[in-house]
Amino acid sequence: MIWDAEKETMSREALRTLQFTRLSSTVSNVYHHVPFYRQLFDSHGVQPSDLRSLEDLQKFPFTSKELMRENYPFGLFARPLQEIVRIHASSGTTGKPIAAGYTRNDLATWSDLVARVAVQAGVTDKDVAQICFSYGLFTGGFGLHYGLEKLGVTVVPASAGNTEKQIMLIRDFGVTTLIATPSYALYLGEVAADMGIDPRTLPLRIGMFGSEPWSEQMRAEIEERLNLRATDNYGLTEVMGPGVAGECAARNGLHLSEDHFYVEVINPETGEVLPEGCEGELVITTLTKEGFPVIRYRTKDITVLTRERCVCGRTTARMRRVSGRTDDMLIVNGVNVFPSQIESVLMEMEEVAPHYLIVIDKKKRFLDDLEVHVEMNPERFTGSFRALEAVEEKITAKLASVLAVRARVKLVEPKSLARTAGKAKRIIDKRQQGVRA
Ligand code: DLL
Repeated sequence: MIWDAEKETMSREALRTLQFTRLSSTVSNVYHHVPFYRQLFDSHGVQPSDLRSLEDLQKFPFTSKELMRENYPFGLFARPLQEIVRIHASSGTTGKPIAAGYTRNDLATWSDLVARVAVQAGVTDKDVAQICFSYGLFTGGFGLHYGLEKLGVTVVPASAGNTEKQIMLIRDFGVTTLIATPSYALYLGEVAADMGIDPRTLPLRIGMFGSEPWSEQMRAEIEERLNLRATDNYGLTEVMGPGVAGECAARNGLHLSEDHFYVEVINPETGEVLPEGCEGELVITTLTKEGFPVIRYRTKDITVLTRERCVCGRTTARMRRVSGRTDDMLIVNGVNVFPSQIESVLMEMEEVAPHYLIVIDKKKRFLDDLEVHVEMNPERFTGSFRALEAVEEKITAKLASVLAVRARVKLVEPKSLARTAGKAKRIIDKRQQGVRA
């Protein structure tokens, strides 16, 4: 089933025409209603009349989280507060968050796009969905809630935390769809097992997971443990929240709602727009938002775009699963390392559990020291010290070949690393004294 067949299967030509009309009006709207954009465009020597084709957007300047922070809280809203009916905020770990304002129409569009993503994932109005995202300033809870309700799903707004109760509800209410971060899904399986419940016997059939990067190996692990079909969905507060993109049954990239978002992929170093098929940073321009439109927002998320037709029949562009963020890239003794590379190696090892933490510190004479803490898989552990060492050596060797930099591996006790209901914290960079999501 396709939620909005007319929009999701448009010919590329019709879609581009629609995008251009909407883009022109968005660009003109922000120029005339948001003083910041007028100044930004003027200082780059561009005006709305310079936009004569979709490609002309490349002449316009980028925006970033930093610019949004400078305009905190409402400096980028294009409508008076009286017309804003909801405010969410991004989960900034440092400094001020980014406030996102929604008009009544924005909320209606948001629900519609979340319903689209849910239908893509295979959810129907016969499903019972438990939302384990927190309800509050974070967009995950409310965003998915209203979209799923719009689709006619029976929604269980469990919110985050209280995992034992979550499991009881899944069983008692016959929950078929789990809405969470992928790391919380794994944790849920672990707690169920502790309660003496085989998580494979829970009624779950579909997982809609997002809000943090995860790997194919992690997907396999979740499917095996929870006996459900795990799908990926993507979104961000600055652009809307969940509902920007999601996987269809083919699970070969996430369909982007291009009638509402114009997407580009750029070289993060030069800002140059890259051709389809090249890996780079995703840049998004909203085409229909009223309260908080954004022009050329640099997401810092790394992906690849394709507009090849999907077997599901949708014609919208697809983005490859986000492999990491440009600001998550670790530079360890001059070598670029992505946490996703480490995750992929760990997930392939049967001797360890899918819970890990990357710790970087400055050791001997200013050299960076990369340490990977990973939990032992209790089912695979014989208890012998020699066996433990052998596993550490095996992972160290594999990481060295994949990363081209040496990482020390430390096996830790099962369930000793912190679990969270929100985004998993997997990196501690002591060089900057910071913890990142
Ligand atoms: O995480 C919105 C969301 C809620 C998406 C629930 C999906 C489900 P923020 O808190 O603003 O918004 O964080 C946005 O999270 O720029 C990505 O770096 C990351 N992210 C979100 N979804 C995915 C995903 C919500 N499926 C930031 N894969 C984004 C990888 C993701 N990273």
